[in-house]
Amino acid sequence: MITFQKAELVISAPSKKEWPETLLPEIVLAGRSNVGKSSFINAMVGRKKLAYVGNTPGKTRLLNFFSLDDKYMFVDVPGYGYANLSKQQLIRFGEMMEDYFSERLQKKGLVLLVDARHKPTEDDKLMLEFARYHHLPSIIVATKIDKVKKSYRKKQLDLIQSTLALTEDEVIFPFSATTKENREEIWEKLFILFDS
Ligand SMILES: Nc1nc2c(ncn2[C@@H]2O[C@H](COP(=O)(O)OP(=O)(O)O)[C@@H](O)[C@H]2O)c(=O)[nH]1
Ligand SMILES: [Mg+2]
Repeated sequence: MITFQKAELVISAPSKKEWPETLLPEIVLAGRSNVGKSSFINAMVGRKKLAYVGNTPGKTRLLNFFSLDDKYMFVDVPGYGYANLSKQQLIRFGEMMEDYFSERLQKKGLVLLVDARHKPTEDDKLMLEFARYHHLPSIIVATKIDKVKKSYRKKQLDLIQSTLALTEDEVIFPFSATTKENREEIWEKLFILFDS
């Protein structure tokens, strides 16, 4: 099993001025609020409270940089899809992502998290388009798969695949923070991206 000696929050960066001056390869994690992103990070890294589960909208307008064994970096994007964001907040989010995707040279990939029970939204499509536009490879993690009946699995994964119009390279991994299903398989793919 993959484990880490050291996993820590380097900085919660409100803007690019605060991005850490490291050269570690980075993987970006994005998804709608409540998709299970914090739970995913914690389960993958094997820490209970590295990424705080259940944080509120006001506290998540920041890019969180997590270093793993001083070798890799996860970049946790604020959860999107809150109904009550102002136009100004939406613009700021777009600018933050555009800054990151266009300027951060050590970016290696995007993990787009979607809820296995739901059809991906326009926001999800937009995030994937952002990555494609910047030639950043993506994988899709379908979270909370433990909540999907076995007999519905294929249907749900097909729905995600077709809604996002995934290419052959954009693999979907069903995942559960509860059962840790596919944790090692996802790590295998992440290491390939980190080391690319
Ligand atoms: N059953 C189940 N619940 C999950 C899973 N991942 C997250 N959750 C729950 O979904 C809610 C939101 O999770 P969180 O990680 O805070 O989502 P975030 O807003 O994307 O960071 C919490 O109540 C979690 O316990 C999962 O894989 N299975
Ligand atoms: Mg969270």
